Amino acid sequence: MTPGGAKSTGGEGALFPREPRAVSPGAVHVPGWLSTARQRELVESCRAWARGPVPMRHTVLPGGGVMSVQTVCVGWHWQPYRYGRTADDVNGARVADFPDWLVELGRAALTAAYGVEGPAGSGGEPGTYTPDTALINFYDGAARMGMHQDKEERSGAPVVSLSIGDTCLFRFGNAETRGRPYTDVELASGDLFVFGGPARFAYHGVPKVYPGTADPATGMGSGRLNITLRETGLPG
Ligand SMILES: O=C(O)CCC(=O)C(=O)O
Repeated sequence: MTPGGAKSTGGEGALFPREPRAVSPGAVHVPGWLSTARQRELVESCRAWARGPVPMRHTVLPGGGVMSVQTVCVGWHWQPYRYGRTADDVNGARVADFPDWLVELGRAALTAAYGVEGPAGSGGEPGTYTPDTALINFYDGAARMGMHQDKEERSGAPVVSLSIGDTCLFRFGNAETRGRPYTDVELASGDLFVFGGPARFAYHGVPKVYPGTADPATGMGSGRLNITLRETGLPG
């Protein structure tokens, strides 16, 4: 159920399909983009990555705080606040390779959000977009993510965000401050959100997840998975 008590209207079989919408220039929400079958495949892949070679874990922040989401990375390992090939803050292992099919998924996502051309000069053209890292976050009912910018990448190419499982409240703001103006968007299972061009370095966060809204047919009985695809801009 959504906060208003109504069943979420997104995804396959929605009574009133939600339409793609530009939240701000360069930031596009495409509801119900992933089929249930594709979500199920992604959930299976995420389960495999969560087992290793680097296990999914709560990231520890430099001040000693612990993130409430659990994370595992593919391609490059993110730790606050840099990327490396090995998970030096977890078990020292090299992260799983980034598969070609995720590059293809990223390109298809940009086409769905922007059409054949991305925001001018942003590296968001679907034909050349080459994400090389995926951050996979798992939210149980209590997990949140504070407002932050994705800025460890040395590339201005768009971030592709895929949601599976419980619906969440996603807050998408501006590039200057953590505060207003921002737009609150409900991201349901199967939704795509892309932010590139002028929106690439906007603050964003997840203040709330709505437990019990996941469709078990996706393979997620409870909780929320978020997969972000990014170009690190790092060599090799
Ligand atoms: O879970 C989400 O939708 C956002 C994830 C996010 O902001 C991040 O991984 O940097």
